[in-house]
Amino acid sequence: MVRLTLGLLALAAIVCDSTVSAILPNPNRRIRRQASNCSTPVDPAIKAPKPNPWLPFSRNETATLLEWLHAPAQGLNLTVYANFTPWDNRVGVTELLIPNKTDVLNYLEGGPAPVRYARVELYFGATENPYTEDYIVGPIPVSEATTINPLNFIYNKGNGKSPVYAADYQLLIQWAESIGTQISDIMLDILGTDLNTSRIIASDPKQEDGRTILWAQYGLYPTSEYDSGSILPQGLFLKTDITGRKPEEWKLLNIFYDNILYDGVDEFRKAWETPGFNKLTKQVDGNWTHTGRSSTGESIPLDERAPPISIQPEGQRFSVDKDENYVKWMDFEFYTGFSRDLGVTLYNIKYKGKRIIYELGLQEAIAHYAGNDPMQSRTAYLDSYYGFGPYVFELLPGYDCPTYSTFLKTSYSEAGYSFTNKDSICLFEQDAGYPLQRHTSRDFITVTKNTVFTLRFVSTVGNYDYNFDYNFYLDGSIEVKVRASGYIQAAFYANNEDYGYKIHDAISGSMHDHVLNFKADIDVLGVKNTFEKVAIVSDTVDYVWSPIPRNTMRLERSFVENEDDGKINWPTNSAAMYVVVNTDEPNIYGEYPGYRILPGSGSPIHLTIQNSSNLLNSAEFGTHHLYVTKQKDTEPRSAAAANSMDLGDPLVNFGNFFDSESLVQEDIVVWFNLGMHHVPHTGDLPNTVFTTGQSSVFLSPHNYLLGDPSRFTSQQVEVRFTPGVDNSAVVKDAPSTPKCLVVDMSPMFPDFSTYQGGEQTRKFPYTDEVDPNASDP
Ligand SMILES: *[C@@H]1O[C@H](CO)[C@@H](O)[C@H](O)[C@H]1NC(C)=O
Ligand SMILES: *[C@@H]1O[C@H](CO)[C@@H](O)[C@H](O)[C@H]1NC(C)=O
Ligand SMILES: *[C@@H]1O[C@H](CO)[C@@H](O)[C@H](O)[C@H]1NC(C)=O
Ligand SMILES: *[C@@H]1O[C@H](CO)[C@@H](O)[C@H](O)[C@H]1NC(C)=O
Ligand SMILES: *[C@@H]1O[C@H](CO)[C@@H](O)[C@H](O)[C@H]1NC(C)=O
Ligand SMILES: *[C@@H]1O[C@H](CO)[C@@H](O)[C@H](O)[C@H]1NC(C)=O
Ligand SMILES: *[C@@H]1O[C@H](CO)[C@@H](O)[C@H](O)[C@H]1NC(C)=O
Ligand SMILES: *[C@@H]1O[C@H](CO)[C@@H](O)[C@H](O)[C@H]1NC(C)=O
Ligand SMILES: [Cu+2]
Repeated sequence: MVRLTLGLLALAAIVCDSTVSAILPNPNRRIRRQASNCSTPVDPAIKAPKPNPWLPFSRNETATLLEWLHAPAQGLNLTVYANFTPWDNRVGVTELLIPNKTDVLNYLEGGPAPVRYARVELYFGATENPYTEDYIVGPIPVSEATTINPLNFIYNKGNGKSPVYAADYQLLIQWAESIGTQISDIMLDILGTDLNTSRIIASDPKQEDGRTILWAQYGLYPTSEYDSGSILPQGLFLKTDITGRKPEEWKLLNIFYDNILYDGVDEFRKAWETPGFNKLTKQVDGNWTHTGRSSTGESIPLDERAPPISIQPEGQRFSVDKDENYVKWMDFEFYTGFSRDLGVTLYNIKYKGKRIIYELGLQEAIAHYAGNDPMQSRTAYLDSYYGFGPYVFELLPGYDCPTYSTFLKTSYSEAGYSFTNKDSICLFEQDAGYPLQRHTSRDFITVTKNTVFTLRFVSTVGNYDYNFDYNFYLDGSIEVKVRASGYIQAAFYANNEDYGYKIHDAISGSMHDHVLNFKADIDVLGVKNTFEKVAIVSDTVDYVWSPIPRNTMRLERSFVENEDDGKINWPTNSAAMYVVVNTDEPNIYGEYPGYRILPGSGSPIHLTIQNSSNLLNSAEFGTHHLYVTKQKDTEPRSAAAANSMDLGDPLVNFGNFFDSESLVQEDIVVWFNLGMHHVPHTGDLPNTVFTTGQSSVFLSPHNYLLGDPSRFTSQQVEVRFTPGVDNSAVVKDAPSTPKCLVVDMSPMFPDFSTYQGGEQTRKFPYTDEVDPNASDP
């Protein structure tokens, strides 16, 4: 409190009209100060033009759905999660099934609201071959009319069933640890640890010749409170056959150490007892794995002074309908939805009153590793399997987002629990740090401020932190940006020289590709659009006015007419522009209005590995930089979470979206990839930093309007001057000075005592503290 007061005094120098009003953004948890007759600006209120058809289930919708599913009348034989064993049936994800675009468009144009359905994932464990299956349940809220049926239409496999090979995971880990007890003397010798200080790190099991094969590796338990497990692998690996559900039938097949594959414990022991057995460098934890401030005493010059911060001098300039997840900033407006698999998705993005994008959001994220060792080589995460939604945790104001941001909660339901993470999405405006426009002439200068509106959330999927930004610009552009931080997954160093740098005594920074697939269902002046390629080509041309042919360049316009040509890479030397245009609505100059898609920061990539031995038929969206397909209600997403369980026969094989359909003036969807080739170096320890760990794409108006829309902003200045003459300058146009400067003083000293990360409450049966009738927070 004392520090806060000092902060206010120290910053009181920022004064306008002798009046300072200092407000702190969240009155619930921070002190509010007000001076003189400056009043606190009220956040502009807004009501969504229509109820949000993508709104996640309310507490009541979830609670009543779970009650209905567990009722004996449904005959599903479900066990309540609290009493659940892997041999029971239970509920997994329960969430809104995203309504068909056909139905939503009808609704947006005045028709009835789409019927709400649930996607319900059920786990069937009471069998030798456990599996999950998706069901469609509705209408929601449940009523007499509600029915349950297999959910098939969004899965081009034909059904929503996936095998579960790791149903007995806990048993599996116990069993694998029992192997360690047979070799604990060897472990102590070559690793310097036994199972008191080392653990089994198991990869996801894979099918090989009809057997379920699981590779595991030893790794150190972190010796500090830091979450550094993923950078402490050890050099000893186990290959096991875990087919079936009887642990007594599971087998250790091989032990792998220093690039030698041993046939089980006895052969390994014999080799170890042989003189000359090569012992590799041991893994040791230390301060190098700690993410806190380094304790060596080293400092950076002038770094103790508070860094610059941004303020919002006249209050919020955007509005949010928190009941309907509807946002309006300047000429943009959109709705948001939220899912367990993918986190936040933006819907019906309108610009100047017209829809430009029906749906914009993440589809799947690959992290594909490589290495000489079986763990790195066999690792290829499809992160929606773990889900982005559950890990969208509370953000730290002043660090993750400006303190004056509007924070929204996220919630989802899985396995009978509801999870609510408060303040886990932030919405804010910020100066881009460079002007949007400028020009100096002989006697005047104009410069325009570049204010950017951002929707941000972070999902920490295991060791990795993905920061997602949707940035809106005054010129009508939207940038989709991903940044990656957190702990890398390191390899044990031995024999991995071709797959990464040696970045510490016993680890290699295992190389990997990040490929994050997004859907952009762009609608330019209606749903019927065409994908245009405007190539920039070198050519030799004869001109009537030139006696000799001239070596020059020109444009080559063409359309991607068919899905057969719908797999596209960014051209070498950026020698083409890709634009979603509407050829039925040429502008007054005869050009087609459109939205262009182009790489932003970083360098968006596709997977390096072709026909991945890990991902099989589940990475068809990762083979190119972008794709164009015809929109279909049966193809809402390029992947499915459960693909990860059956990579050869996934629920959604994106490759099958390409069936030669026409893309000329059809409703088309662009699927693009962000990502990076990540070859960690010493600077990735302890964590990868966002500076280079980022990638973005812009969606930008292209012949869409007849001029640059940012000319309408009042936040620009024009100064007329006489060159060389002092005191001659006249400000022709400039925003008026704020009457009251409302300064957010808290950025220096945010109060983090209320930080919770996330919380869960049981929905079925209800726990005492949950009132299912309570309004959603
Ligand atoms: C504050 O109120 C006084 C008296 O009503 C008025 O003269 C003054 O202009 C006001 N100041 C501001 C910044 O509105
Ligand atoms: C219901 O599930 C239990 C396990 O929770 C199982 O033992 C039982 O056989 C199942 N009943 C039926 C009728 O399938
Ligand atoms: C843990 O340490 C104790 C004492 O050194 C040892 O007796 C025991 O075998 C170890 N346990 C395992 C599982 O390695
Ligand atoms: C590691 O950090 C701790 C405090 O975090 C410090 O006490 C210790 O001296 C450090 N050790 C080394 C080897 O730097
Ligand atoms: C992909 O790899 C699999 C297994 O290695 C092989 O059977 C298949 O023919 C390959 N497909 C292509 C298109 O290369
Ligand atoms: C959505 O559209 C598909 C394809 O036309 C159809 O099979 C499905 O029943 C529709 N879903 C709903 C909830 O109407
Ligand atoms: C859900 O809401 C309805 C109507 O508001 C109410 O009648 C019902 O009791 C609620 N359901 C539960 C499980 O509380
Ligand atoms: C919810 O509301 C309904 C209808 O008002 C009421 O019957 C029920 O008891 C309420 N449930 C709880 C847990 O308060
Ligand atoms: Cu990485």
